Parts: sequence; structure tokens; C-alpha cells
Amino acid sequence: MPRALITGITGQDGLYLSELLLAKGYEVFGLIRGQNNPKRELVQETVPGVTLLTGDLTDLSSLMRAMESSEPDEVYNLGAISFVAYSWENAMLTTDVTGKGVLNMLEAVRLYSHDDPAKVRFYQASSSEMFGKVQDVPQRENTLLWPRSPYGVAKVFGHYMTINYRESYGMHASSGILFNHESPRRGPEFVTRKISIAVARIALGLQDSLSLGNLDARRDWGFAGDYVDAMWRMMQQPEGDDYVVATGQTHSIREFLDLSFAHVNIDDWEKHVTQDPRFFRPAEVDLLIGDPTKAKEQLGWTPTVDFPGLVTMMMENDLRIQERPQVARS
Ligand code: F7E
Repeated sequence: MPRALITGITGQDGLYLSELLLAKGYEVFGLIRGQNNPKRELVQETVPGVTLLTGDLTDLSSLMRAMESSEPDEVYNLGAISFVAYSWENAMLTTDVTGKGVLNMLEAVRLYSHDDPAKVRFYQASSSEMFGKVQDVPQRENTLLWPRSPYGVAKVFGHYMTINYRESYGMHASSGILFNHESPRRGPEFVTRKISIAVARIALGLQDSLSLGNLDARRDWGFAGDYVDAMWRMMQQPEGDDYVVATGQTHSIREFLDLSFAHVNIDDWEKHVTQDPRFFRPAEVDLLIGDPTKAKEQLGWTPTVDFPGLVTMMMENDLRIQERPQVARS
């Protein structure tokens, strides 16, 4: 039975990846941070087969203990402070967790596998936010990185550190440059879920309006369930490598609003949406669109959910939740 250790188990991707690996017969361990973590219950209910270990990406000794007790074949480093807007307010904490945390995890893997550097396969959750002020359209594995947020800068550090450990120590280390990926499990602070929850509530007469920031930014949005499959495929390759994971389609926030409101038969959505300077960012990433050719050709990966399918999935989920608020988030 293969064994996997996942950091960031409480997030959207951690849950989907756990389900995927459990279905494939893995023994799955998840690293969970802090005493009385409020998300512990969610993980235990959603993926009861996962064994939870306590640790923190900023604490190398806790990561080494997690390696010793889980004895993993594969490590998926999904843990991060992942909300871009927050990273300006907490640049140093974001650097410690999202940037230096990768180095700590790589070091824990290296020390654990000192007798055979390729014993443990390592996945780093890199991000399209690294492309920032994009230097190519669409963005590929070799596009120059120009991050526009402390979060993006921290992810660039983690990305290059992963490559450096692969090249320096011969580790099987891969970096998945994942473009935005969403789902009914997305946190409500991210724009897609913020919209799907608010539109469901507006349709049900529970609120009148929704306050957003920049509506013209464009993102390449895919379905998180598809993207964790790409992570697993990277780990099955003979060598570690870097891959862009994206749909190759880009849409604006306005288009997300169009489809979400259309789902509840509201055409004139402008009257329900206000813009608030609080939600604009000091530096914006205007356009993201990825070229997933390498992932398609080398991993045999392909996205299964398109943009309208993603909006429909999220709207149906939030209408169900808002109609019956006692139902837990799926
Ligand atoms: O923003 C605009 C905002 O917060 C998307 C993370 O998973 O993907 C995610 O980062 C866009 C931005 O995601 C609001 O200005 C407008 O242009 O949903 P988001 P993100 O920043 O793209 C990457 C790949 C990651 O790695 C990250 O961890 O939407 N926007 N109005 C807004 N965004 C938010 N959050 N809230 C608004 O009211």
C-alpha cells in the first residue's frame, strides 16, 4: 500500500487529493496545524480514512517527526497562506509559511531520505500567481516569472527551491504550476465562491447586493478535482519536473457574474453589484491563461469541467446550502 503525506490537508485541494489517493488504495496522512484547529472536524468527516498528524510548516522538527511517523512514498506540499489579498497585510508571515515553509518541507524530506535521495517523491504546489505581470500569453513552464504580490514572491521562492533540490540532491521533486482552481469547497474569501454564495442568497431574497473589487481581471479557472489528478500524475513520472496545469481558457470576473446570475435567471445583475476600493489590490494580475500542452502530452492529463460547468456546480451547491442553511458544506 503506497503511503502519502499531505500538508494543507484542511484546504480544498487537500480534501480532493485525499479522496483521490484513498480511492487508489493509499494510506494517507495529513498534517494539521495548531491546537483545536477548527477545520479538524471537517477533515475527519469528509475523509475519515486520513490519519492526522500535528505539525507546522514553520517548524522543521515537527515536519521531521511527521516524516518519521508517516514513512511516506509521496509528499504533497499543499500547505500555504493562500489568500493573495491577505499577503500584503502579512508579507512576513506569508514569506515564512508559503516561501520558507517549502524549504523546511524539502529539508525534512532530504534528511529523512539521506540513504536514497529519490526514495520520497515530492510535489510542490506552485501557482500561476508567480507569472503576475505576464511576460508571455499564454503562460508556459519557461515563461519568465514576475510576481505581483508577496504571496507570488513567496511561491517563486518555493518553486525555485524545489527545482534546486531536484538539481542539487537528485530528489524526485516536481512543481505543479496550477492556475486558479475552484469548487464547491473553495473558501468564501476567493472571488468565485464569494460570488456563488452571494448570488444564491440574492436569488433566495436573503440579501440584496454584493460588493467586489476589480471586475476586469481575467483568470484561467478550472475545477480543483481535476487539478489534484494532475498532481498525482506528476508523482508517477520517472523523473521530477515542472508542469503548467490550466484549462487554456480565460474569463473575466464579469463573465463569472454573467453566468452565476444567469443560473438564477437574473439578467440585470449590475444593480446588485457594487465596487468597493477595499477589494482592489495594490498590484493586480490582470490576465492569466495557461498553456497545459506539456501536462496533456506527458501526463495524459485533461480537464473534465469547463467554465460553464464549474459555475453551474458551484451555484447548485450554494443554492442547496442557502435554501437549507443547516446542511453542512459538501
Ligand atoms: O481573486 C479579483 C481579484 O482571490 C481572483 C488563490 O488560490 O489563485 C488564487 O488567487 C481575481 C483577482 O484568487 C474581488 O482582484 C475582484 O484579480 O479569487 P481570488 P487569486 O488572487 O487569483 C492562485 C492561482 C493562487 O495560487 C492563490 O492561492 O478576482 N476580485 N473582486 C476579487 N477577489 C476577491 N478575493 N474578492 C473580491 O471581492
